[in-house]
Amino acid sequence: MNDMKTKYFLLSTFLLLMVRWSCVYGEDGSRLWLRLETANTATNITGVKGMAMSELETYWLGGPVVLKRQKNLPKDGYTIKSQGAKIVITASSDAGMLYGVFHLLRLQQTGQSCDQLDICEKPFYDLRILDHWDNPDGTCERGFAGKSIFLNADSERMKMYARANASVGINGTVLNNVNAKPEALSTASLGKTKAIADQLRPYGIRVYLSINFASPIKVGGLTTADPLDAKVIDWWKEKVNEIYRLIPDFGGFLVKANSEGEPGPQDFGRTHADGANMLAGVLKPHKGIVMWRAFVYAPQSPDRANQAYLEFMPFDGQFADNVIIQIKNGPVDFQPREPYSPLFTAMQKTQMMVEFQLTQEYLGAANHLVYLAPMWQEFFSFVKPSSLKAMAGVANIGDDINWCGHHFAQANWYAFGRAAWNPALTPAQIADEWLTQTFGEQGNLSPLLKLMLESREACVNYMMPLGIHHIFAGTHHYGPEPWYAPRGLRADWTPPYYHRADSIGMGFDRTTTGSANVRQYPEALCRLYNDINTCPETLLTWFHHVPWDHKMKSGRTFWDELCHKYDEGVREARHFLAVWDAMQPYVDAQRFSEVQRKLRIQARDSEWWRDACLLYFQTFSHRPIPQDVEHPVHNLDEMMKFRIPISMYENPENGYNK
Ligand code: GCW
Repeated sequence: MNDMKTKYFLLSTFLLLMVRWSCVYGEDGSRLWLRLETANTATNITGVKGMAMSELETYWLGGPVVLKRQKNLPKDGYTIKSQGAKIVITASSDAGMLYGVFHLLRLQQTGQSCDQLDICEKPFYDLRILDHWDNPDGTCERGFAGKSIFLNADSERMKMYARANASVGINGTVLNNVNAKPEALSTASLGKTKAIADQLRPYGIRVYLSINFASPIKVGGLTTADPLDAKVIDWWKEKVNEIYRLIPDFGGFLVKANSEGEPGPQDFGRTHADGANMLAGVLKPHKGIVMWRAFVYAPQSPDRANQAYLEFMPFDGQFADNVIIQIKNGPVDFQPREPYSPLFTAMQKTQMMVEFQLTQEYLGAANHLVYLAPMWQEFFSFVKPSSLKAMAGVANIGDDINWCGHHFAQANWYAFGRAAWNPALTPAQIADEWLTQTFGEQGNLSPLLKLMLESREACVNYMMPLGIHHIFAGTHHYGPEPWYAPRGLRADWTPPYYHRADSIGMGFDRTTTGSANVRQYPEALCRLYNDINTCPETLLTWFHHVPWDHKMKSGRTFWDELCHKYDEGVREARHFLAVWDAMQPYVDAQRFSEVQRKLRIQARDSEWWRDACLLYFQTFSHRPIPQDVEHPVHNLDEMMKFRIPISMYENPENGYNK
């Protein structure tokens, strides 16, 4: 080889190695929190136990590990014990073994000692379920991380999805949107569902489907979907048999009925209980369940927050034992802050599950860093975890290379699984685990931990402090449009319905002399919330129409406090950017710049929120913005004209860019 050729050879070998290196080790977020290097290649994998063995063989770097079965352990639970040089993982089921293995690998990855292990774990909830809002055309409703991962379910991607879920104990997934297309039950579509179920089964994950209540008409060609009609019941029986022939461990149905235009039993003069129990009856012989959503509201209701309680309380105790009522954490809709939904403490004889939303429909989509575990912890401080049967989370996953659109949004997926496994884990414990696994142990990650823990409150501050809610843009729910009220649109789809700003003050009067929503809460809370002087200020305008000059605990007037809160939110968002910038030496270049770009959007958006809200509410309060807060830098008329041309299936690329 002459010199030139040698140089060319060396250069191309070097480039090839670089390309290979960046493919394998590219820090694009695709490896999620599962970032252990492959130690060996595993072979002969079958079933869940096979997966447990394969994970060990592939990633475990320590001494011998024995997997043992023992009958009397709780379902999905496990023990991990050191016995001399060996580690023994014992479980009553294969899934328990898999979870035990992931626990051990987590210890390895977070650099904890694996000597003298004596661990005993069991999941708090049997059902730990992700709800995908994925449509057959591949769009994801309120999905901000690209298209559905199930559309062209690539086997490597599905494997990673399954591993990630299993690593945090998620054991169920609803594959399609609750606004379900009837075709979800067509024979062709069920074939695809089966293929996905087959890919997820080895990781202990069952699949579920959202169904359209009118399927007997739309798919079956019947003239009715009346749940008490014999032909309708037979159609469902046949359909369910068909599903179980394909997917013997199919989990069951999720149903959004008589809500936001979806069909339901009320269309046929029947009740939620009639509808849910009919489906429960046909699923029962197969051990399937029905998750029936309580997300209902109607335009004629004087208070949307009252409605789920009014519609569901009359049926408390009337649902079959394989029906679980799935209730959003708050009574309105996944807002940055809501009180808990009063149904949770009111229903005493009904199985319930909570639905959290991981996809940040109302919390800055995939642009804002908002760690949600503190919000769930707040919920669980009012609703006893033991009063619930299960936990569901609306998935924030798409086909973006980093899965969730924002590297830190992965933490919400991770946290959901961990919290469903053990709701007593603190947000800090979970964030700490996630950070160490995701960003490694280099450098001091504690500023990031602090940032994550503060992020939800910061978002509340710059978007909707002091109990304000639902003042989002009409179509995409990303930015502020407290003024949005097109003529003729139903009032409960417009922000003024919620904020009720006028010359006296702002807020929704839900006291006993207002919509009486407070009465849906237990006595002590009812009293607390009903009195403007005892109501927590974090929920003040949720429950009260608060006069602009109302004296707050800080000594400020309500108006001045509002200005301070918005300003505090902006300062926090800017601070997050500074914290991140200081992490540059410890984070790989790609993730560093991608997160930095998002934090810049978040900081700019926080100003947009503050300016839009303060300038708009000022047209009612007629009070000056206090001297000691930063004054708006945008003009109200320009913000009112600003539009983000996206559908409800997209992430706004740049946020506010004027
Ligand atoms: O939050 C609202 C969303 C809808 C969603 C609905 C629901 C799936 O804006 O996009 O529809 O809630 O939870 O059913």
